[in-house]
Amino acid sequence: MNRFLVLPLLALAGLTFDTSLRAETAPPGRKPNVLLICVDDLKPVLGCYGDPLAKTPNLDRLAARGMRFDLAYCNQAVCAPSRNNLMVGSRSTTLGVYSLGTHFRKAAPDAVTLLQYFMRHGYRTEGIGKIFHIGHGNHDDPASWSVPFQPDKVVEYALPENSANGQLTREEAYFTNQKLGQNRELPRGAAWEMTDLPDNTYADGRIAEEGIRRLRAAAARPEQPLFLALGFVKPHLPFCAPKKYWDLHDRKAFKLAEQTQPPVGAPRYAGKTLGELNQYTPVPEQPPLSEDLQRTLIHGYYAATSFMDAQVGRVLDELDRLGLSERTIIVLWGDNGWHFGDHGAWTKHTNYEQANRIPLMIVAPGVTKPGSHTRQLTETVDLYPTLVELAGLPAPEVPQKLDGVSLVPVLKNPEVRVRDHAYHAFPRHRAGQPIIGRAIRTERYRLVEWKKPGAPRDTADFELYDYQSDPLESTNLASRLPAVVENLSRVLARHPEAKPEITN
Ligand SMILES: [Ca+2]
Repeated sequence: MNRFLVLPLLALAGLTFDTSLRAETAPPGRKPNVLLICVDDLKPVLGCYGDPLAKTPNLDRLAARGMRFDLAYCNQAVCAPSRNNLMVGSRSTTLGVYSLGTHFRKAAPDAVTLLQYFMRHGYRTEGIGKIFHIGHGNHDDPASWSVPFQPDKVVEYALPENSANGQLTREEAYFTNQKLGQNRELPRGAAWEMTDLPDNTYADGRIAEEGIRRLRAAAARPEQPLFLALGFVKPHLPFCAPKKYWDLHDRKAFKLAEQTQPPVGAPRYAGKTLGELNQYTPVPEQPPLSEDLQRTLIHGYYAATSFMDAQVGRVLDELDRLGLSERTIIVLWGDNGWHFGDHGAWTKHTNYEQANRIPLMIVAPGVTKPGSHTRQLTETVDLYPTLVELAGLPAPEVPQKLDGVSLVPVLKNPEVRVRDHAYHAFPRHRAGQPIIGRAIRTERYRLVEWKKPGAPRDTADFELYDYQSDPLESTNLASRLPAVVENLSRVLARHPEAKPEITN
């Protein structure tokens, strides 16, 4: 599909492309604020995405104000790279950064981040919580902020008996272990915590409170537009949340995964089991997990999601109270999905559907229709050009390659298409050698090509899934449907080869 399909529609409406954009996205003299809400490890188990078990009234009302993207995907299903994809606007395979510990400026020293681009055009950029990945040897990007970034903790416990010595490194340990092919003994904390303590006991409560303070300050400074990035840290592990959010859910109602084995015919290295999760107690080092434990983990994820949802709600209420909603673009974005035991996998770090599908909602006053939704396939990297266009800023000329396309035509009309697939990738090791799985997701299929970057195609392993006939990815169809593999490979071939991993 071609974005210029939008032109006839606009012509019918008696508008030209340019004037409609100018009129709708950039009111003269006053730039809109941007509130970017990033949520760690949030998959679309939300009421507004049709999940009857979710208790997410605040994200549901946010969806009711704008557009929900039903086929949105991260570019790599793990925190640090996914956040690079968002802020640099480049895919991991463009940067050559796939790990938690490598800063994106190692690959693109002069990159102009989304935040920097807005700063250049008069915005004040502020950030709280978790935006860039800090930790595992990685650090913030001070050049992106007008005032110093205010981080908060992803892993924290209110009750001392739940903590372990030395937090951190659980995800990094997963990567290290995968490379070394071994399990390292690590300090563990509890996988969840349920307390009767107030919301601000935990990071997301404090992040909301600080966000509210920043919005109030911005309301008193109307001459300068604000780009506020709020990074909520739940439902990332551990699932620590006040008891009232656990009590919203009936643990008996949660269904355990139906498809608990890796896809038939998939390469063994493509899957995973308990990595990251097994660094927390009482999760065993190896599968299986008891039904009771699985149910508690799913309950914990939903409870932590409800807790985060309530904190987002506090911020949205304040935005309304201050009268800022009418001139604020709001984006809700999850950095990666999550496996609930499907394929025997937990957490993320794969190229499968559950790890890569993310929630994405955009509210753009005067552009998006309330309560709209679209099946436009979308990637994280699309947000950079989309936000730039929505704010009426000039098309970016920046040193890094921007891999995304603007979704503004889709925001105006959910039937318009600006791309026909989404692209993502994940690194693995095969026989001790680093390989990259590059994947494309169309409405019907996902093709994954696993090989060493730059190696000939005949060295690749392929995975093919048909979501029409096999939504749970039970069988790798690559050997059965060579013509489909061939067609989708041609789509994949339009993308550059993956850059090999840059190391620190
Ligand atoms: Ca994450």
